[in-house]
Amino acid sequence: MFETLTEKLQGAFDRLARKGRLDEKDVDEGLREVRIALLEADVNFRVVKDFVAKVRERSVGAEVTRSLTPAQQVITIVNEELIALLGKPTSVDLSGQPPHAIMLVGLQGSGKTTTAAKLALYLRKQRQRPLLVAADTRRPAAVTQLEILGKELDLAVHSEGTAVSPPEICSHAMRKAREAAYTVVIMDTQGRLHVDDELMSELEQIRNAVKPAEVLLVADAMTGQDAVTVAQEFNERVGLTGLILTKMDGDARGGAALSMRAVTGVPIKFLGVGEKSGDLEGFFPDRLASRILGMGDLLTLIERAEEVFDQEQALEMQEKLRTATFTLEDFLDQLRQVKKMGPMSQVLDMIPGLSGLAGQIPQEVTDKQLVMIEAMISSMTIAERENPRTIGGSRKRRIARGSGTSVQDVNQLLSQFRQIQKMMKQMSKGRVPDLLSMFR
Ligand SMILES: Nc1nc2c(ncn2[C@@H]2O[C@H](COP(=O)(O)OP(=O)(O)OP(=O)(O)O)[C@@H](O)[C@H]2O)c(=O)[nH]1
Ligand SMILES: [Mg+2]
Repeated sequence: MFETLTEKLQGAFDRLARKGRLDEKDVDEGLREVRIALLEADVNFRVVKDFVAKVRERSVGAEVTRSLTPAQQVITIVNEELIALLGKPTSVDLSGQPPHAIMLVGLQGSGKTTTAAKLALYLRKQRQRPLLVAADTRRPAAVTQLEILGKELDLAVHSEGTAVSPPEICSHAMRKAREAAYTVVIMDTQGRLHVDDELMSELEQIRNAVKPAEVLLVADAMTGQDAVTVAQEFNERVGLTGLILTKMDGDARGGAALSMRAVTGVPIKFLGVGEKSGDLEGFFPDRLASRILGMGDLLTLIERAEEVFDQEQALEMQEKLRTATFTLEDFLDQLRQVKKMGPMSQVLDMIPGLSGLAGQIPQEVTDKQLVMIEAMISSMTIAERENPRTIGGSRKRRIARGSGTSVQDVNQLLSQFRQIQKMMKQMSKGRVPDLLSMFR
């Protein structure tokens, strides 16, 4: 799902991430990619325009805080705005007097019947007593489909064949629910290929007859631009209280979800993620946003980095770099901070581009390396840590003995350190290279 969008945004920010500092031009360049990616994912152009404008306004001139690189900061803002655009997580409203009527509406083949059964199961787990209603009388097979699902899943189904009108069937179902203490009544209505007047008036009649707590539009996540128009039309005629996006397990483009929510203001309530009856998920905007961005858990990492590294330390380090007095002692300090962020494989896993690597490097290896490096530096005298050049053959042997490592290990550490020192000196004109840069 959202593959194109993910890749595009990743590409845009990869480029930004390689730069040390962001100016207005950089922000604009990155946002141009964001705009193209969103448009290509079939997000409505007005939605894209507003979104990009908001991110731009917040990005340009935003204070560069703590250990975040400007690119990371833009990503954070894009993510936050995406979450805001997707809306707060909400479930169905069951606050009124039961039985609660829930109408499922939508175009043909969008997944209404399947979703009706999924939703009934979902609500039964929350100790509700659901009653399914076969209110799609256009095809006899539609009634049978629901009846079969009901039998398979041990769910009660109210059906009256195809001769009775859907509004009447639904009214009867509500009466039955009151009598038999069902708490939710889920109505599976007919779908058509396109929105038409006949369909809409039938849905209006059902709505007037049962006064539903929820009218949920079931929409196929694979639909592109049309999704917005469809959602708007259903909303104007029947009045929607929520959206359910189905087929999110496919390689759907993200446009439908974003656009329908943004244009109608109707909240997304559930996601259908498969054909099986258990494949219904509550909607969490943060999860969806980070999935759209493809940032893995980068944001979690950023948060942790923010906790661990503070501004003061960063400035102190900057000064050391400027004066080229970054020592093994400082290196040890930084290593310890990285360790505070979690096991190495987890840290790697959270960095986009390196998450593949994390699987290849066994956790023990990387964590063991950290332990070894720590042991070696701890076996050095303060003078040695400050001036590694003085470490000759006999000192190397002593350090290896003291830390339970080999002279080879010590050599490797010293040459790694020289490389880091060199890299840092080169970068010392810009911001402090945070430790994350070592893994990029
Ligand atoms: N992969 C996947 N398939 C789904 C999902 N939801 C529904 N489907 C499939 O989509 C097809 C149509 O689903 P239905 O529930 O019959 O759709 P409908 O809206 O009731 O269709 P009509 O009654 O003809 O209007 C079926 O093959 C379902 O198995 C989903 O979340 N993921
Ligand atoms: Mg159906």
